[in-house]
Parts: sequence; C-alpha cells; structure tokens
Amino acid sequence: MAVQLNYIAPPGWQPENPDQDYLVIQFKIELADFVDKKKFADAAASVAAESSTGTWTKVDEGPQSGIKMADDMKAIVFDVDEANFMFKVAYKTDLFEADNMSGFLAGPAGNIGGMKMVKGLRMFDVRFPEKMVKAFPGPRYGIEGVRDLLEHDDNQRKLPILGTVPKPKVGRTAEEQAVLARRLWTAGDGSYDFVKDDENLTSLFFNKFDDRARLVHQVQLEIEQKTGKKKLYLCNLSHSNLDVMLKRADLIKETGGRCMMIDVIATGFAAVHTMRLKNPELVIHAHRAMHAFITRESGEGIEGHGALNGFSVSMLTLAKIFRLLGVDSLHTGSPKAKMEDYGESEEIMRVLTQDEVMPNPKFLSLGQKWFGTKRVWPVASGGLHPGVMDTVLAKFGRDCYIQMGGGVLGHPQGVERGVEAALEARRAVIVQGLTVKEFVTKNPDSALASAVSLWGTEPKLVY
Ligand code: RUB
Ligand code: CA
Repeated sequence: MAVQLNYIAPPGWQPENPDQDYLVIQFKIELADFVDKKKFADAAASVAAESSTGTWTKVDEGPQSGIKMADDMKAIVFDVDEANFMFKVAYKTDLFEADNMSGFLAGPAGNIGGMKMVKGLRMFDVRFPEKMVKAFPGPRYGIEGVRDLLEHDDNQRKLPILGTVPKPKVGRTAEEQAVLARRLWTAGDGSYDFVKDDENLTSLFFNKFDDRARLVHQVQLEIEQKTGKKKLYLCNLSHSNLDVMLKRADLIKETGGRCMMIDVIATGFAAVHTMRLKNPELVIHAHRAMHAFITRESGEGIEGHGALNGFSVSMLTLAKIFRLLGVDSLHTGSPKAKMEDYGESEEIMRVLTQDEVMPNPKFLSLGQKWFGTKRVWPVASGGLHPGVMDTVLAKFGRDCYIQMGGGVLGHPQGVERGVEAALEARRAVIVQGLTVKEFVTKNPDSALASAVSLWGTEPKLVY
C-alpha cells in the first residue's frame, strides 16, 4: 500500500488530551512472509491510513479534493515497539460519528484485515474518548439496578447471582422447561436466582418461544408471590429480524418477565443498540456465541511477544463495546475454561465493573474512563460446578452471575441436590468464610460434598 500522507508520529509523540480529543487503539501485526521486516513502519502507517483517511495510492490533491481535511483528520501511529510489531494508533475523536458503533468499527476493524502486507493482526484494545462514551446509552440497570429490581436486601447484595442453563441444551418442551424452572427455583431454601435459555433454543416446533415465555414466567410469578423472592428468567429472544425480537421483548414484559437474553455477536451491534433503546425496559443479558470467530488468536503473540496466527479483535474490546451499547450482563468466560486460560476473563471483568480501568501491560490494555456509565455484571460460565465457587469468587468478586449448567443438572443425586450444592457453596464461601474443601471436610454428607466427589474443586476444561 502506498501511503501519500505521513501517518507516523515523530519519536516520543503522545496524544494531547487523549480522553477528549483522541480515540486510541493498540494493534499488533504479523508481516506477510514476502515483506521485509524493515517494512514494519510502512505496514503500521498503512493500518493508520486505511482505517482513517488514506487509500492504496496517491490520489488527486487539487482544489476541492478534500486532501487538506484528510491530512488534518488522518490517524497517527505512535508508541512503536519494533521488536514485537506493536504500535498504537491515535484517531481524532471527530473522525467518528460519536454514537455510531457500526460506523466506528468499519474503520479500525474494517478493511485493514485484508491488507496483503500482513498475515496477522490483532486489535488488543480501544480507549474510547468521553464524547463517544457519553453518546451511547450504556446499561439501563447495570449491577445496582438489577439488585434493586430483584429487591435485594443488604445480605443478598453481598451474594453473587446463581443460575442454570437447561441441559440438554435443546430437548425439553416448553412445558418441561417450566417444570425444570420450578424445580430449580424451589430447591434448597428457594434462593436460587436464575434460569437461562441456551443459545440454540429459539422457537422450535416442540418448544415455541411464546409458549416457553408464558409458561416459565407463570412459574416465576407464582413462586414470587408465594415466597416474596424475585427471580430472573434469561429468556432468549435472539432473531435476525429486529421486529421479531421487539415483539418477543413485548411478550416477555406482558407475561411478567423482567429479562431478555440476546446473542450479541450473532444478532449484531445495530441490533443490540436498537434493542437497548426500544425494548420495554427489560434487563438485557448478553450471550456471546460466535465471539471466538472474532476474538480467537492461537499464536503466542496473544500475550504480546511472539507470532500472531491470524486476524482478531479481543474480547476485551468487545466487552467495552457492549457496555457502551448497554447490556446489563455479559459472558466473560470462566477462570480456566476454553481460551481465557491466560487470565483475560479477569481483565474483562474489570472493564465491565470499574468506573475507571487502569492500563494493564499484561493484556496490552489501554484502560478506560467510563464517565458515569453503569457497571455491567460479568457472567462466569462454561464448565463451572459448585466445587469451584471459591475460585470463581476470588477472581470475579461478589457482583457476578455464576452460571452452572451441567454442574447443577449433572449432580449425582439429582437436580435439587445440584441446586443445594450450589447454594451451600455460596453460603460456605461468603457467609461462613470457608473454602469449598473446608466445608466439604466438615459436612461430608452434604450435596456439595457429593458434587466435589464427582467434579473436584477445579473448573472443568471445555474442550
Ligand atoms: C455453559 C453454556 C454457555 C457457555 C458460554 O454450559 O452453555 O453457553 O458457557 O460460554 P455449562 P462463555 O454450564 O454446562 O458449561 O460463558 O464462555 O461465553
Ligand atoms: Ca451454551
């Protein structure tokens, strides 16, 4: 790519007033085999050019060509790390329409992925400026708002929210799912918090969305009336037709529900933004199926040093985007499952729950000021079971959802004992200040002891 303007900052240059005047991105590239390593700066400049105001060749610079504005608005490469092929790019805030996520992504996460000079590229993080942070709606409820909605008292506010996604993930009829919801919500002392659809469960001939919403919410209302304890049903309304999602959101509201689940990658950024603005004041639970097709990087370069194997945008970046768009809870992975084993899930947790996140060199993250945007619940999920309660809480803190699907429904003594085990674990760690192992030693006949005898106290790797 020929770069006609100068997109590289002089050595030592830093953006002035970055949170006001600049959006900053941390990139790393892997040069294609035919490209001399000395061309790294050219490739970095090409990233800045193509993602801001440039193109592959010199173009007309005459009157009314726009070249002066293009030069003024061009992105700038700085903080270049030649040893690791890393660099930051500063984009002037006014290069982007402040409340348009799709418009933003089309630049820095757009056609640069097709550049022939590189065979790998990763967007590690974006630091959004105040103007953009304030232009997006952010969560309607967030952590505090959901606790208020569930009428949590001071004791409940110290607890994480526990729930289960039915397994098999598809198989139960709508009626059978309502039966399961009742079993989960009435087991133990009746304090189990949520039931969640799995992502493949949409509206199927044996389990129609409308039937499921009606039946599960009926159970929810009945139990709430009896016990006074408020429950959440994370009801999956994901669809590629926005009108259908809006209709489904209305049905959730009409039938007494208070939460919708949306698969935020599969439905898309515009869908999430619009659903946030137009849904009837439901809590938004964000599932992230398909994110790995965007976020996954299997090379050593994922930790900075070493090679990248492909093209990706980090989950950290996506988490920031979904906090801006306004989801109330978002899957962040579990401490050991799948690809988050290098600890990214904890960094994502910080991005969702803190008011100001500090840069963290370990994750090549840039930090973020949130300017009052509400905090989002991180959702620990994937291979979790009651035996890992202390590990998860140590990493995520108490303001998190802990989702145990197989880890509750696969309890050797049945579903109710699975719920009891989860509740025992929560009480043991938070109220009694015990580790799971200590509780099990003191209570060898407990439901938690049986769960631990089957699964141990480590998260299960999800292969
Ligand atoms: C978990 C499950 C969730 C995935 C999502 O089932 O079905 O959809 O964990 O993954 P189980 P992530 O509890 O039986 O493992 O949270 O990493 O996006
Ligand atoms: Ca699932």
